[in-house]
Amino acid sequence: MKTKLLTAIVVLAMAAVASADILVPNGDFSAGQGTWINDGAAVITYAAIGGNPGGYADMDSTGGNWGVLVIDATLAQLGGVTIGSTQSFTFDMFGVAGGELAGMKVEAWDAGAMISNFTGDTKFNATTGWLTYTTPDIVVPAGTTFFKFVPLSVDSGHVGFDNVGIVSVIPEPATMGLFALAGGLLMFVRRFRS
Ligand SMILES: [Ca+2]
Repeated sequence: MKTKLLTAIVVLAMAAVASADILVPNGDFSAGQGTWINDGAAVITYAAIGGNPGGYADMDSTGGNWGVLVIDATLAQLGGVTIGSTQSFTFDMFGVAGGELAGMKVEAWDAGAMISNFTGDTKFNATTGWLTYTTPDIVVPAGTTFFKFVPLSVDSGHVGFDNVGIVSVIPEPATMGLFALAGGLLMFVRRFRS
């Protein structure tokens, strides 16, 4: 009984850590192209259905053309992301054939100057069904006022993108305390059982 209660507390604390994704403006392509810019040589169309769900961007790089989509999102548009906080970036992708190497790059900017592109292009082999991908964690650099989100395709593939945004990976301090408490309880339960 006691173990069940502790487990319930741990699960509750874990759930509090997971935060909802915050999409870039029209990151779900519900408005079609919106303010997305085709900055490469691929053929990019905006389907109204077949996304994850609803609309999505279809990037056809067949023939070897680089596919590059770009949109800007201010810190406010991303739910008030703060300088120095840890974030990761997320997007959904599928491959028409499967196996296409495609992904996303994110850049931190202030006015006309790029501050960082972090680890550069983050690429995955697409699957024939929609999957959610997450790029490595980054710390928001000083001076950042907006991010450029750049879904891209590099290998003559044909992929779809949907739900482009961020995932906050560092919980609020209050949640952090709860998480530490949960971790402590979990260790206690394990020790108690062994
Ligand atoms: Ca969508």
